[in-house]
Amino acid sequence: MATAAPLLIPLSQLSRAVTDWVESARALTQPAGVRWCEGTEEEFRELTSRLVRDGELVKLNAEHFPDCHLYRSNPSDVARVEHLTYICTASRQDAGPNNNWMDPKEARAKMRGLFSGCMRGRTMYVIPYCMGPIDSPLSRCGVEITDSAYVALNMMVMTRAGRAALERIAGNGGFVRGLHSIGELDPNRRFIMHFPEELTIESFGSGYGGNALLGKKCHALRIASWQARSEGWLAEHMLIVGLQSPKGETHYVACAFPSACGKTNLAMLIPPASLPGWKVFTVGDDIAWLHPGPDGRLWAINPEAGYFGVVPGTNPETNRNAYEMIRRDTLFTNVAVTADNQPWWEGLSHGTPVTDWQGRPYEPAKGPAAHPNSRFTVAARRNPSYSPHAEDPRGVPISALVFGGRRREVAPLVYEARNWQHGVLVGASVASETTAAAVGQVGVVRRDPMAMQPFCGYNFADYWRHWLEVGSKLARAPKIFHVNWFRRDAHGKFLWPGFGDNLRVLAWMLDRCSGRADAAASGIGLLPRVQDLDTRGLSLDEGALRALLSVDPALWRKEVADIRTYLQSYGSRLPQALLAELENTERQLG
Ligand code: OXD
Ligand code: MN
Repeated sequence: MATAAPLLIPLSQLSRAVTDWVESARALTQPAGVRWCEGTEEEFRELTSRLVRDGELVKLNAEHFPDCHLYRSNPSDVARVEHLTYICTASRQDAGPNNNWMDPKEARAKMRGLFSGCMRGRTMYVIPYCMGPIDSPLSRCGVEITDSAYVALNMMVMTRAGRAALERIAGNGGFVRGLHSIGELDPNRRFIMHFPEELTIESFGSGYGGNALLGKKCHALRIASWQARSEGWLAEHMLIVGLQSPKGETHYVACAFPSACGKTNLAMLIPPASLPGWKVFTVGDDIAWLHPGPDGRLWAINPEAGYFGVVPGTNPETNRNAYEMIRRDTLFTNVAVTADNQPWWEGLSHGTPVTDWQGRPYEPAKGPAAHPNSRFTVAARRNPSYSPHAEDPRGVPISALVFGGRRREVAPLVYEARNWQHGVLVGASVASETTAAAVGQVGVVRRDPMAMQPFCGYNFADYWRHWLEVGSKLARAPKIFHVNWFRRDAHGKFLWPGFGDNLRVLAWMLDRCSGRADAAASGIGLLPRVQDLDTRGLSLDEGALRALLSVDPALWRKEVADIRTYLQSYGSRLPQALLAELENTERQLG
């Protein structure tokens, strides 16, 4: 956020295309007033103070959590609503079996009805934003119109919002249109509609992050994945992390894991004391835009400027960087509070909650004090491990891509794909237990290809074809790996300690990328042998490590059959190369 500059052209006059669209949204929704966001610190502070005065935000303990606030959402509005999220393409096949589809005409009519007069008595906020560094050719812009000041505040943290973004739009024209209203927060009148062919998003009836901060999942993944296909790049649900080895070599790795599987923790990993000399730099924690570069490598930017992370479980042991980062200038959503007004969540070893996330006196019998999907919103530059290259307009070169899921069994701790094509199959086959980030049953295993099941804006079959095409253009393609930090023993206990120790697995991958480490071939790909992992200082018995690195052919034959059934549900659009790779795997499993 920049400092306000006097005597500038009013934002409402900078871009004719934006002004015309805002005017049509104003005529439809009939707000009491329109406010264009400049994106300055002063504006952010002023808006925050107003929301505190109006009782919409609670100011938290200023001594321990300076400039931190709490927002309590409507209890029916705490997660993404995948069943109410639609891709509205002219042809149903283009949205694919992986998406809910609605005819664009029907969707437009439905949304027109909902938006009609919905902002009466409210302020309409216009937020021009840029996803990615303002001066990067890899960035793309959008404008969100919303009647939620909470959404406006979040967008100001999560994106480069305000004048600079609008100047970029005015300079080169294109922008994604996002219209949002909280409506009456009625779960029965809640829809998140995407019109990729028109680069438009319409979201009604929810104020929750993934449904309402339209720059994030709606633009940077669903619409951007569509744009990326037509422009030859990839928009992915991936963190980006830089790892500097004790020898001083830095590699960047991009990792796709389903929601609430530890992407933020991995992006901010603290190396274990027993692996001295490693440094970790966060580029992004949730979304990566990956572009083939002129040098044949894949270059990545993080389109976001902040983190909208899951709070429970964050503590100095699991993620010291995140814990430090959220102690000031942070907007908390749906956490509990202590008697002296400090935020509290499950996983903190100190403090006692007195008020739960709904603002009621805390009673353990009524469930957790903080909502399991309670969140922090904080600027990325507050992260102690923020990479100096995160703002680089060229992005960072990617050495390895990593897919992963939350699986009690089947998937070993780590394996490497045989090549790019096999890697696309590995990504397409990701399965994971569901989490609290989306409404629905938690802990059920579902296929979540490339961790994009809720986020791919078009038919997965076409998406996998696009992945294969991007790979064929890369002279120096990243290696592709799969990890599973969540494997359990027969008693349900996690076998791998996770968190900082995940660096041991990443270090093996980087050694593979530089040709320095060995691996053993298996039916599913290449695995480290026990001696290939750096286990100095790791308190794990060899039996556990062997179990973590084991591939059970019988379980995998069943897995292959499941994957085949899943892939075949995409019919004739499915790239045959994926089935050929699957047959290859099956043959090698014996
Ligand atoms: C998120 C999600 O909020 O994936 O990042 O749900
Ligand atoms: Mn996510």
